[in-house]
Amino acid sequence: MGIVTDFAAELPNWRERVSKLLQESSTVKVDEVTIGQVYGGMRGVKGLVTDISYVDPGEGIRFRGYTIPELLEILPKPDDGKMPFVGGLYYLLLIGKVPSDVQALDIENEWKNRSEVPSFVFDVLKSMPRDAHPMMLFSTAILSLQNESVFTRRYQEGMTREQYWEPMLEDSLNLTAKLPSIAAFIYSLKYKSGEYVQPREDLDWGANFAYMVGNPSDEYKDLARLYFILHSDHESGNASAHATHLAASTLSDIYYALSAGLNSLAGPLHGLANQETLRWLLGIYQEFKGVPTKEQLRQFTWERLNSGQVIPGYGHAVLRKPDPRFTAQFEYAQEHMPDDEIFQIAKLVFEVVPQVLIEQGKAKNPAPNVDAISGTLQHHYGVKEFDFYTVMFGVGRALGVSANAIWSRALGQPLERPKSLTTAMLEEIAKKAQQPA
Ligand code: HAX
Repeated sequence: MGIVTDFAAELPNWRERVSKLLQESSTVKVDEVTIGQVYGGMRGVKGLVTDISYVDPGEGIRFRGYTIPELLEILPKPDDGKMPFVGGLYYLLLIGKVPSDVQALDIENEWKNRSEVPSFVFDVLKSMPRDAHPMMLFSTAILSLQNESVFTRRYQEGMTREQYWEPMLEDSLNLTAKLPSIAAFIYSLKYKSGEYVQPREDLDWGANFAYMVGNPSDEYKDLARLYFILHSDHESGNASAHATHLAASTLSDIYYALSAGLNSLAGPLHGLANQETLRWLLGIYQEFKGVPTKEQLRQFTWERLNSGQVIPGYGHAVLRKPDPRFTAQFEYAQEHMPDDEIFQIAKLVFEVVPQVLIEQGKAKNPAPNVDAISGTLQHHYGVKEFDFYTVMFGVGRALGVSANAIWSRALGQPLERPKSLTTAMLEEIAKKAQQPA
């Protein structure tokens, strides 16, 4: 298998770099932590490492060193589309090098060969309450696949630590291959006929999702590819990536770990913000029976803030400028659906909300994040049931977090176990700091 050979070829160099760094510099200080950070969700604490992506507060995400416009330019593309194969992005995340057409298609073929979803997964999903949230269904479906884990079997057979990454890669390919089918089945079960639509042999991973949820147009196939690429990774400290990493650091397999990560994606301060954004945009449309004026929207925004709610899709824990994942989708909408009324509202929100948040003076970043626009595009292309949107986010996010989990195994990253203190201890530390030297 090409991807295994390519991964194995990268490994010695990385192992040598990490081992040299640890041998020569393990006592060198990286950061200091304040009481504000200990009580404040560890914002800004530099305590994790990943080489797969990096988020600069001003610039936003780079995947393996590439910005989003660069990625969309250099990754191999299908004949019928303008957006790259998602398989090529996965190759880049895993190996760190831009794939050739053959290498991108190699991943797409691996996914095709592993895409069959065992029937018990459908049975588990069908047995759930009709009003179950799609994210609960998605996380449960992934967890139900756990008994397929090659890592867990090989661990019990006594494989060596050097071998850990191989079954982790195997499991990750097996799992990610099935995600478009599982997600599309949840969509069908919740909102359509409940039938399972088989993926098509002639379609790539992203396009198959578009086909299975019922919109096989070239435009929506491209949007699906773009969506999964943009949502794949956002360095290691975001809640879904960190939860996946923490769970996997105990040597639990990717099924357990991804399910844990998705459970944290399902909160409204994280991935669920995409459904909340569309709910808020549709609420504006209903309230004003169309697109409001700027002044009406300003007042409506203040009313929401004054009632103690956040404006979904705005603000970020790391970013201090508009999110380039927002910009990429905004540009797609501008090109393909400029007259869509919900897009008109999303645009107006972009003009009005940052200023209101600045006036309120609380949010450190008044700019839009990825969730401010993603649902607007899905709504336009017929995927209107907004409580499904976080599942789509999860399909994409699985790529980044699994790539990270494989590398963590390959480089022997240990069990994660930071230290906690009591409030009395922090008070004591504060008291000592206040005493004159
Ligand atoms: N609307 C209203 N208030 C906001 C706000 C927003 N969009 N963004 C931040 N604030 C408030 C915070 O609630 C906080 O208020 P309190 O002091 O009263 O607690 C204050 O401003 C300072 O917060 P911050 O330091 O700027 O932001 P945090 O790092 O604490 O939180 C969040 C970052 C993304 C959670 C926050 O901006 C937020 O709640 N945004 C809306 C929800 C959202 O869009 N989430 C998705 C983020 C991207 C993502 O992970 N996608 O999956």
